Amino acid sequence: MTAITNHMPTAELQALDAAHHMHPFTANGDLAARGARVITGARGVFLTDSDGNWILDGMAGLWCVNIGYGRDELAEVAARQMRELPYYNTFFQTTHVPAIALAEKLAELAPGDLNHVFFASGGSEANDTNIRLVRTYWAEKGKPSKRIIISRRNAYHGSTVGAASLGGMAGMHAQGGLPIPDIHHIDQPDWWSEGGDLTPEEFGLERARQLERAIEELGEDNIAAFIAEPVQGAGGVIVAPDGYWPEIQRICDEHEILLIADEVICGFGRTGNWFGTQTLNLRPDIMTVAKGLSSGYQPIGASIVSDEVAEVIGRTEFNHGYTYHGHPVAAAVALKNLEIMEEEDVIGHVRDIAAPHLKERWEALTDHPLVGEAKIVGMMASIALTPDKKRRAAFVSEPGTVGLVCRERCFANNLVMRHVGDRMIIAPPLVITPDEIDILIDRARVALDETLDELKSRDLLRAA
Ligand code: PXG
Repeated sequence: MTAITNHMPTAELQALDAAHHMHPFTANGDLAARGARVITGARGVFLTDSDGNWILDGMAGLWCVNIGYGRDELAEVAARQMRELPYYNTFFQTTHVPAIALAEKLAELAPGDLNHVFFASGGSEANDTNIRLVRTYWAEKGKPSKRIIISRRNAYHGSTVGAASLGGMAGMHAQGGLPIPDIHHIDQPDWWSEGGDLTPEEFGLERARQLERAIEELGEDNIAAFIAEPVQGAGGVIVAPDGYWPEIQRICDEHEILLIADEVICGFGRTGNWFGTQTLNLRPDIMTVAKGLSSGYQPIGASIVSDEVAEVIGRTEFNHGYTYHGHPVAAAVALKNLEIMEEEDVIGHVRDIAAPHLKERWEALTDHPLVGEAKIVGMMASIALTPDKKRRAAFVSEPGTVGLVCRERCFANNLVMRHVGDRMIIAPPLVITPDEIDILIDRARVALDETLDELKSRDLLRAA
């Protein structure tokens, strides 16, 4: 067998990829006909591909490479840990230093009394843990009827059966018999597309109060928890109107339900604080973390739970756990990643330099004819594309058609900017410099201009 390397011609790599590799969230038949872009390396905020392009990665991989690509320190820690102890489990009354040290670090960083860490290999697994954790918690407290978890439409909580059931993605629920029982969804606080004639403030309160109505209808005795992303990421970087979160926190305080903050995207500096709940002033009982925990250098996630939740769960044997729980190499890399974030004051860089500059340049995009609203929290941002800003109109084409045109124009201009429907989103590495932000925005503007031209030529610049 000949080795498959970066030096092979792109077409050969694409053909092999199409022959054997099934891509996630992809119509693989279509992709096989077009060929996937082959990424060969990365440094800082730039990717290289097999055709020699340098692409600015406006998505930090998949919202995760917070400290940027090419950090040798992490490679060295991984190699050292692999030599010393590449694997051991923590099931049968054993433990190891990387798991101990990372749990201790997370307890220090997490707000309030979130002091206890249950590991996973990513966000989906951690959210599956959360489903069993909150139901077991209430059962242990003598309230086994409290099983329902309330979530939101268009939320993303992962792809396993449990996590995808928590999520509110219609396209995911349509496949494979989801959701599982006892998951209830309320509407999302997306004013741009669902706010109608309400002001953002009125709409935010209305959407928050749906939680209270759901609690009344379903019965507090039947509800275990409410789960939400502080800022919906995969749903399109949906930033709730100002009054929304205080009202949600009030409702959670007044009712006996647990609050799970899914910090898989918002955690580790993305919003300008260590956690999104700090930016939004929330007091969760459980946080889901993954992605930025290791800057994506190793697959690792966790549920971080309060003293009270840990004490109650600790009364019983919690029959749950993954082979790679607290994996020593992943934990060692995550710990080093967090140390780098502290030493280099990455959060200070976001708060004082990168986020203010990105905000100014991002919000100015609303002067472009295609851009309706621009939303940004820290280093995650979105723009809504529209044929008619005043009416907040949708395009006449199938949702996502225009977004896809724009994404293709971004790629052609060596920028990774994603589309969710007809919203464009970015979440670059947190270490991005102001000069690199300028490159990002300049490329986005060219892509928007080219999108406008293409919409005109294909007669797609029409409101529904
Ligand atoms: N919660 C949130 C908030 C996420 O964004 C998960 C849980 C699941 O994590 P894992 O590590 O199991 O993937 C995520 C993941 C997208 C996209 O299209 C976003 C995610 C995953 C895949 C695609 O934006 N987020």
